[in-house]
Amino acid sequence: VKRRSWSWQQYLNEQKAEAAPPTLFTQEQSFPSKRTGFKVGMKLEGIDPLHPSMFCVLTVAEVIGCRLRLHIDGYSECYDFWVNADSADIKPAGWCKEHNHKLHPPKGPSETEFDWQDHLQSSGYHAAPPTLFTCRSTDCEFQLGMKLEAVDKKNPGLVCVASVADVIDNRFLVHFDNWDDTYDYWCDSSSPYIHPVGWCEEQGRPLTAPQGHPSPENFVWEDYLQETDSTAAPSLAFTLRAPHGFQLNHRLEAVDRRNPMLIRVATVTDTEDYRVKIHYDGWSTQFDIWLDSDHCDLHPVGWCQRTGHPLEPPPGSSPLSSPSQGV
Ligand code: MLY
Repeated sequence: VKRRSWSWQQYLNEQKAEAAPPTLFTQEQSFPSKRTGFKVGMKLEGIDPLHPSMFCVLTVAEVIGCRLRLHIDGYSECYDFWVNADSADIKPAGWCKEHNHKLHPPKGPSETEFDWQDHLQSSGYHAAPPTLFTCRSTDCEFQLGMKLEAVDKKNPGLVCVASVADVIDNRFLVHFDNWDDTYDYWCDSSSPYIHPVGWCEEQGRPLTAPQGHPSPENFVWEDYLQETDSTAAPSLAFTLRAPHGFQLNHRLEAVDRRNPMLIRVATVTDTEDYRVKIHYDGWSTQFDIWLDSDHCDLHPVGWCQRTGHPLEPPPGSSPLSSPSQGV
């Protein structure tokens, strides 16, 4: 009863707070135009969040509103992950073959000769119809193998020698030279985390050389490009976006980092040009997290209701009928 009667409007009034204006959110964060058609049991291909360079065979394990829990076929449920149904990280069965990408087959005996027809037949499941995938197809000036300087998001103090390791539609995979793919991330040309070759020198900042470089202090781009027979991504390809417009105290809906099945009432409690600090209302500040402002787990007020997803109200916040809490 309490849950059903919790209301954003009343809460915002009580808190004398404002909802973050819907215009501050990206298209992916905003209200989807239609209900998702994904159903439990449908199979598809998609990016493994722990290995962003790998495409895996996936099954829809749960659907809540327009969010999907995806299971990686042949692996433990502990690797299941949540995505929005319109995520660019998922593709229909057969996409990899058609687009010359390696598909990481389910663990098991037939690992080497994975075949979608056989896999569907033996599992008794169906492939998700291609029409369910939001298609996007804009071009990208970043090409496979081009070099750049990129922030290591896991060690944000480091700007490192990096390469374009994959390109799909308008996004590309940033890979750090001679490191494993766990540092990789997908971004587009407007990302604040990428810079053209020579940027560090221009800024008077240290550039982290590729792992194992014989003389990391004396890294020279010109030599490296020659040694690796590669080219620099053209500086005009970098289209840095404007800083976000979120402000302190703006309210929004945010996926709970520790239990990504849940979406909570949240507040922006600090900002940088391209990041926001998210506080889960009613919870200790020890759970606050910094996220990119365009992170797909942030949504405008009303998103849950519009998409048919439960929203977790702040613990202990008043239901509709009770008197509002003291000031
Ligand atoms: N201390 C870390 C730093 C890793 C940095 C990797 N970047 C450059 C991709 C480590 O040695 O594991």
